[in-house]
Amino acid sequence: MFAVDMCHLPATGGSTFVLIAGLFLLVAGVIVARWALASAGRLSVVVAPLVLLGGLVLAPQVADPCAPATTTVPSATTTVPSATTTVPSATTTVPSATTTVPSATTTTTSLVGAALTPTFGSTTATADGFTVQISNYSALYTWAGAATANGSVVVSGTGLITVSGVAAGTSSTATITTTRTGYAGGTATVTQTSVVGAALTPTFGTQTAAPGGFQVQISNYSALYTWGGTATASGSVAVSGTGLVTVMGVAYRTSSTATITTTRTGYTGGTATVTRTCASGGSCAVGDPGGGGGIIFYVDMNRPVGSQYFEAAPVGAEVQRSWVTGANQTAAVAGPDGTVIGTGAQNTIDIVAQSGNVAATSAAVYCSELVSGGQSDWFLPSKDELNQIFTNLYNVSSPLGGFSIGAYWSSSEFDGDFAWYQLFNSGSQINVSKGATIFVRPVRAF
Ligand SMILES: [Ca+2]
Repeated sequence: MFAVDMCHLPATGGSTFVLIAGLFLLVAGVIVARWALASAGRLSVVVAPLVLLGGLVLAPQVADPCAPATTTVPSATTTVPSATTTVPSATTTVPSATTTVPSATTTTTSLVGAALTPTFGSTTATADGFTVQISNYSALYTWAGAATANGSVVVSGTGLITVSGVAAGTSSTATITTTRTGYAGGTATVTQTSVVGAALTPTFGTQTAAPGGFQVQISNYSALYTWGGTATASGSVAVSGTGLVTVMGVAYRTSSTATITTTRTGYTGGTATVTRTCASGGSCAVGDPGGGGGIIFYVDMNRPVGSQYFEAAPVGAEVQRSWVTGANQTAAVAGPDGTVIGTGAQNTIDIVAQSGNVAATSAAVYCSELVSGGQSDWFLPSKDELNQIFTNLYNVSSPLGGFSIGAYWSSSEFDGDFAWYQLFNSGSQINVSKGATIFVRPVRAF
């Protein structure tokens, strides 16, 4: 009963029982030994061996109270192999699962769909690239693209490809790709040249005369273009980094036409001409703007160089004056009696030389002192010079110069009290009192 209790001890119960049983047997052995010695010669010869034999037999039997447990252990041991058997079984299952994985892999490979290779409609060139419709667009795929020549690609939700960012007149190749889970990737290219850029046609500002030629500023200059030029009449052309055109080597008062060109990769070439003007030292015709901001009213190439062209000052320089100042209005002037073309300048010098005449009250002095259009060589026209103004600028279908219908002074003296003037309402030239205040229009010759 004691042994049974011990056997029911948990965990360490078994080893504890063995220890106690061992001690029990040891004590029993000692007792038996002592008893055998004490009863030597009698029963000990028979009993002692029997007790010892019994102990040897009992010892295992003492351990047997736990025998059921011992029996259970083998049984458990049997179960363990059984469990061990299960484990291999499970192990067998694992390979089985492992076998399934490759099987799945094999299945995936066999299900990869064919690639969708993009196809395209007709390309349409744009200023900075092109557009093209994907013919076989499908929203089931993810579309992307890249383009050469700095082009960027956008694929719309309807499959319209827009390539932009490409320079004018430049070819770009877009590579379009399709991706979709479970499908092979697709790719295709499409190429188009962007629209050739419009020509930059040069425009020009106002010309200015220059030693040996003339200059003119390009109004729409752009450093993005390459500029060049040639000129007629042996002119050479240079275009500065700011667009100033200089034409050199052209004789004074000789017409020259410069042809300026623009070139730029991807753009149509541009060209424009600029012809030297009267104002910039070219030849002049009646009606042309002159170098002093006025209008050419007379041209005579048979006259000496320097007085072949006559220019009337702009209307802004027009005033009203008496012919000479104060007491001089009844005094003859030494000199200004010329009436023909080419005498006005000297007449003016003569009147200015008359003491007492001032600009505020003398037509000739006013003209002499005028600075207009950058010029200071203005004078009061002679009788015949004034008539050329009337004839060529005023009495025409399309009058020029802003002249009035009133009367204009000439620099031609009639006598001590009178000088010549012209009525623009009729063209009549009459001599009138030097004290009359009438229109004055300065002129110059060159
Ligand atoms: Ca005189």
